[in-house]
Amino acid sequence: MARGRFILLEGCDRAGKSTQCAMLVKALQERGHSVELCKFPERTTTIGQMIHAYLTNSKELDDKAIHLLFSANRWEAMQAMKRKLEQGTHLVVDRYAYSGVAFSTAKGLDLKWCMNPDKGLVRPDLTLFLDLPTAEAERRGGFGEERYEKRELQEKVREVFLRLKAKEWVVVDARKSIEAMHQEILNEAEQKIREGEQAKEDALLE
Ligand code: ADP
Ligand code: 2DT
Ligand code: MG
Repeated sequence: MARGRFILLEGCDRAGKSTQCAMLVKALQERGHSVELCKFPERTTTIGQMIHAYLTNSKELDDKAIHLLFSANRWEAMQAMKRKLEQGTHLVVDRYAYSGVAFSTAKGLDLKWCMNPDKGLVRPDLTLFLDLPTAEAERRGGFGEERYEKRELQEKVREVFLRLKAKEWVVVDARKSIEAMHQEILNEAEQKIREGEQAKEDALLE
């Protein structure tokens, strides 16, 4: 059986990541794939509860301390994620290390310092960056109550994302309709899954 594919959706707030992750998981399941959703921060763990308290302004934390907690929240998920990929389950992931670096750097921390704690995490096979101008994001119901939902910070976050953007990232124009984005994202994901299956068939040895 081919290894599962790690499909990451990244982007600023309100770009449609959570909407598209749910639609992608459903569509891949309907096509007979084994697929699971992961999201970061994963707020259900002990570390995740501390992150949630910080994001909802009920707890204050040093910028570096919260950065490390976000990273630790990924590390604590790593073994289970690797196991699922090895078992052939595809993972659709809502935010990851790029969000970690983008938000903390936008707050003023050093980019290289921010990248260090995530080094060695399992690498996505496909990164889809949902790009939406901040003014458009604000029109989507306005920003809510959480700590980072502020226009000035969101603009800086988008700038860092665009600096981090690697050539293999697929940029999805998030101004498009939900359905148009879904078709594009599903096509990219299915292509990546086919490539993985083909590589397995072509391989001479396990
Ligand atoms: P994110 O997870 O990136 O913050 P969500 O998926 O939660 O974004 O979507 C944020 C809001 O924008 C929701 O109200 C959602 O219904 C709406 N939305 C999502 N995608 C689109 C789209 N392509 N066009 C217009 N509104 C959208
Ligand atoms: P959502 O749960 O709505 O996606 O928002 N964040 C996220 C960081 O600052 N660092 C990280 O490593 C990650 C994964 C982005 C969560 C908020 O937390 C921010 C918005
Ligand atoms: Mg979301």
